[in-house]
Amino acid sequence: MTLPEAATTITRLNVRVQTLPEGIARARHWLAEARRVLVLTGAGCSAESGVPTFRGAGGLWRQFRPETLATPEAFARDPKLVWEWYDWRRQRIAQAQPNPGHYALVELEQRLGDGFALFTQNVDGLHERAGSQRVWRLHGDIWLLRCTGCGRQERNLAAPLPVLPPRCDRCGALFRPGVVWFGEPLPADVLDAAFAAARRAEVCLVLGTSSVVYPAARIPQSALESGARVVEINLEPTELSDRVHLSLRGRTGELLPQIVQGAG
Ligand code: BJW
Ligand code: ZN
Repeated sequence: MTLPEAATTITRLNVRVQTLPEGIARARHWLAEARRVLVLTGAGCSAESGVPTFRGAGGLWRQFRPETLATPEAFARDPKLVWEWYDWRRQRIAQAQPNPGHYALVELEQRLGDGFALFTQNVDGLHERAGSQRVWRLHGDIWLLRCTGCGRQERNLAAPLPVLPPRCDRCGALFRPGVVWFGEPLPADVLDAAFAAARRAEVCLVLGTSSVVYPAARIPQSALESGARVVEINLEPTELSDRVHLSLRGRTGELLPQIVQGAG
């Protein structure tokens, strides 16, 4: 059977076009041909490691949505509450191990070298712990503490933190997590690198992200506009699913190793 070149969607029910194994074979083939691959990852990539996602099943901490906690306004209003959320997540991440999806990306990078670029919205550091090197953090690092007074940054691995909210021992002001909240700019160098990679990429993998948070969600759109083949892996359909070449329903930790394995 000849597979269509574009707009192939595999739903959980396989009501459209083709089966999951055929989709995996197609993605593997595209990856085998590609020299420049851009990867965008989201919280779903770490879900199989036991790190909670933000949205969907199991995505809520107490009754709060991320939009009400991950903001400078929430921190100004109630720093202890915001820090309790981060402290809880730091503890979960400290116990987590990279999963087969993370390791499949390491294997892909080893094959492609400088043709590989991984942009992650995750702040957990699991890609680096798996061994990925060409990693760009779009939303910061949960292990960084940044002083709201003197601006000093420190890496702090304590989980739980002994006192909430933590304070800077130099100036006494509150520390905040070294992450990017809603309404704050992403690091300009990282964003520039992402859109440059999107313009060059032959294949773009969009893994475990709901694709609702901007500007990260614009990266695969830019890759599409520049002619890349875009492959999404997600448990659920997303905002992006109807626009990509291939949208595979499943877990990254299960599908990604099959796609990367033998792709080159
Ligand atoms: C699996 C799975 C498995 C589960 N396998 N799949 C343009 C249009 C509209 C709005 C905006 C826009 N531009 C900017 C905005 C505003 C805003 C925004 O996007 N709002 C939308 C929500 C409407 N964006 C911003 O404010 C950004 N800043 C900005 O634009 O600044 C401009 C500026 C310029 C100059 C000066 C000042 C300002 C900042 C966004 C920061 C986002 N921060 C957070 C918190 C980071 C720190 C932390 O971790 O606490 O980032 S919010 C949260 O969402 C976190 C994530 O990185 C991000 C994305 O979430 P992600 O990764 O997609 O996770 P989920 O949970 O949503 O999805 C998981 C998916 O996995 C699901 O689909 C599951 O099905 C799937 N899944 N298990 C495969 N095993
Ligand atoms: Zn300070």
